[in-house]
This record gives sequence, C-alpha cells and structure tokens, in this order.
Amino acid sequence: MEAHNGLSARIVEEAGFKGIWGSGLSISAALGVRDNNEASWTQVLEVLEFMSDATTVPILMDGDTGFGNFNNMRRLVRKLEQRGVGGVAIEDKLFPKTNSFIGEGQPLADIEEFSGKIKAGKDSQSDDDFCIIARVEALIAGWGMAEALKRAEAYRQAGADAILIHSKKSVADEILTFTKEWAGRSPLVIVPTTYAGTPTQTFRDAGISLMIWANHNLRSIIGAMRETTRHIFEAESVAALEGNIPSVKDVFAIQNSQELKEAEDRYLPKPVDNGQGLILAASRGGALEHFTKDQPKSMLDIRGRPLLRRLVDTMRNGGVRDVCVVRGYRKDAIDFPDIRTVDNDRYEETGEAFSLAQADLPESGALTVAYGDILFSPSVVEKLNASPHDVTLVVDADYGKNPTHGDGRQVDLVGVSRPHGVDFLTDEEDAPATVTALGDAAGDAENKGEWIGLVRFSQAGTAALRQAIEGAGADGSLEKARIPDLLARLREQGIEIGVVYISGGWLDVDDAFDLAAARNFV
Ligand code: SPV
Ligand code: MG
Repeated sequence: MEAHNGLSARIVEEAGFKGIWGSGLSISAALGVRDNNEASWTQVLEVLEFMSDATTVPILMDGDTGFGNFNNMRRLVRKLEQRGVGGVAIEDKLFPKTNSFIGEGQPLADIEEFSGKIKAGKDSQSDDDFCIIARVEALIAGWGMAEALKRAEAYRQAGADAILIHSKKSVADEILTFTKEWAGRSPLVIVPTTYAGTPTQTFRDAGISLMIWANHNLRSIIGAMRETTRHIFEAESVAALEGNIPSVKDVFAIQNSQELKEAEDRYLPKPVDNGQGLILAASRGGALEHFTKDQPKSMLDIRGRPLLRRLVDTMRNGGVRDVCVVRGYRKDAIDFPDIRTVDNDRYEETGEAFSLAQADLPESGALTVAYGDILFSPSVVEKLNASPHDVTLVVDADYGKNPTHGDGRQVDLVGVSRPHGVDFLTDEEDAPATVTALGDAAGDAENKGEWIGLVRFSQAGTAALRQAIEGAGADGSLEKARIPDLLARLREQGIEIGVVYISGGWLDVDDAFDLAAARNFV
C-alpha cells in the first residue's frame, strides 16, 4: 500500500499491510512537485527515512530510473540500507523519468545498460534481504509482449529479485498473458491502477506475488483536505467539522505519545515528593498596621516578590510541592495559581490552631506547617525532610543573636535534649535532638532554642496532630490555641518531638524593623 510520509506509512502499517510502497508519484505530489525527478533523490530519501522510522514493516522505494547510471544506483542502494528501507524498484526508462500514465511511446533504457544497473545494485547491498525489483515498461511504451518478456528475462539474469510488469490498460489481459508466459521464473509484481476492476483473487490464482496499490492514500487526502479546507473557508468555522474528522487525541495516538510518557517515567528524574505544605497566613499582622491596609502581612513585598510567594517557592524547592495556604484577613489578596487555599473567616477572634484546623490534613504522606510570615532557606526544608521523628521542629540555637528580634516579640522557646553543634559531623542519627520542654518550662532548660514557626509531621505525626486538634476542639480550647499548645498535646500523647537545629539564617516579619531586615535578608 502506498504511503508518502511518516504519517501515511504508519496508517498503512496500522491497517495491517505487510509492506509499504514509497510511491514516486505520491511523494513528489506530497512535496508539491511533479513526478519527473524534480525532487532530488536525497530529498526523497529524507522522506523515506521518516517513513522507515515511523514503521516496522518493509518499505519498497519507487526508485524511478535509479537517479542516474549504475554508479548512482550503487550509492542509492547503500543509502537505502542505511535508512532501513527494504528494497527498491527501478524502471527501464530514461532520467528524468515521466510517470507511466503520461503520454505515449516513452523511450526505454538500453537493456544492457539497465541490466548493469541492476547488477551494480545487487553487488552493493550488504543485507541479503534487500530487494531490487526490475520494472518493465515495455507494455506501457507500446513495445509489445515479446519485448517485455525479453527485457524481464535479461533483468532476471542480471540478478533482479522480482519483475514488476506494468500495464496501463483498463483490463488485465496483457498482465495475465505475461504472467502465463513468464511461468514463475521469478516473483512478479503488478500495479493494478488502471485495471482495478479485476478481482485480486484472479491475480492470486495466476501466481502474482505482490500487488501495489500505488497512489490511493495520496488521492484520498487530496479529497479530504479539499473538502475540509473549502468548508472552513466558506463557513469561517470549524464547529461543524468536529466529530467528522479524526480527533486531536487520535493524532497523539498515531504519534505514539504514550510511548514518550512511559519513557519519561523511565529516564527522567522523579520529582521529589516531600508531602504537602500548609502555610498559616490568616492574620493581618498587628504591628504592621500601616502596611497592611489592603493585604495581610504575608503578602508584603520583599524586594519585588511577596513574602508568601517566597515562602511557597522555598517549600516547593524543598520538594513540598502541594502547598495549601490558610487565608483570613484580606483573603482576596492571596491568589497564586499554584497553591490551594482554605479560609479561616473567623481570623479575628481565633488563633493559629483554629486556622490549622480549617485545612484538610493529608491522609498519606508528610505535612510541613509554616507560619506565613517567615523566611528561611530551602536547605532547612531538606534537613527537616531527613528527620527520623514523626514530629520535628526547626529550632534556632542562636536566637539571641537574631537581628530581627524586636523588643517584646514573642519567642517560642524550646528545651532540647542536647546543645547545638557538638561537632559538625554530628548527625541526627548519632545524637538525635529532641524536645524536653515547651512554653514557660523551656526558659529553664539547659539547652534551648527558638522554634522558628516551621514544623514537619510524618504521616503518623499528622494522624496524631489530627487527634490533638480533635482533643482541643472537644475541650473548647481550639479557638484560641497556638501551635505550641497542640505540640504540648502531642507530647502528652507520648510522641517524641525531634529538633532540627539551625543557627540563624531565617527571619520572621512582625514589625517594620523586621520588614526592613527582611528586605536586606534576601
Ligand atoms: C508510483 O506510484 O509512483 C508508480 C506507480 O511509479 S505508477 O504511478 O503506476 O507508475
Ligand atoms: Mg513512480
């Protein structure tokens, strides 16, 4: 079956044909030129390479007259083999060729010269399965049956793997006569374009090996494209076409997009999934009244990007991609396309724990919770993700030196089982740091630091958090509770809370001084 590009070749294979005819007429027409060797042989070769890449069944190239003499033929055969084309048919006419159905009495090639071309081609192939088919044009040119048989025999003796006997009569009589006279000396190939009325079984019975439907895909697309184009031109709309032409999905399927998807899974690095993130950004930010008329403090600009935008990006860079923000004050000001939001519309009379409780905590995977007014580096998220604990706080050991500490600022102190920085090789596994005290009791602890407002819960930790929220809800303390209150409940549940120490390198924005510092921080 004829094909003239990668798409049509794939459609031919899809239908079940065992071979593809790389028609000269169709390929030239699809390229917008005539079937007179106007496209160079390497241009045709390029088309065949796409056809070959797109399919797995053999392609027989319409090699016209071989694009020159025996020498050009040798090179053609080698190049076709390199591109995975299975064979070539050459016709005994003169370069530049003319399609067999144009005019009468076309001149034919010298028998010996053409036989030499076949020999040269056969001597050049390195794959034993490569086929060279000699196409006899004597009947087309009106030179008679005897001449056709004489030529076919000469070409067979020169090494042709099969003879293509061509006819432009509207009935198959001369083809059947030739076949009878030929008597099976080598396989025969026919192109029943003009004598299409003869049933295929007749040729089967006669012993024809191969039939070529030479140009019917090309002619079909001319019709289909004309109809579609004319319709759109006249209707100035494609609405009526949808449903009547193949869908874009169909196009993707023919292109085998699925295979690329599977390959991406095999070869592309998998995005790290460190679970969900939850950012508490419901409050206005009392000490920043002047800056927060129209937006919550989480949306304050820090050198061209809102604080919250920076925070979300930091989380995402740390593999926490699915981020949910709890909004409250001026909630419409928070509308990034890549976050989910939930709202705490009672933000004025409720606290952080209540905001947290508005979110759907994930059933599976980890959950990282951050206050909406802090900034820190992605390496902090990475450290958190490595924690073996079900609940882990990020604690600043150097909190006294934090330049953003304004007076009267709330510091959430945490007592810790060991000091920070025993030595730089100390890792979590050797000397896990855990929480020994929270709230007021932490002030008296031997080792302590400031919780920066960032906490990670494992899947089990998240389940415990849910329980703590339920507990606070049940005893009426949820509305006013802070996150440390929930952490205290987790400790009461017997959960050991881990600590990831940092030493500065973060900030929160509580007042105008903090805001100025934040603008220097990034
Ligand atoms: C072609 O398809 O280009 C052919 C077959 O050569 S025919 O047009 O029948 O000559
Ligand atoms: Mg042709």
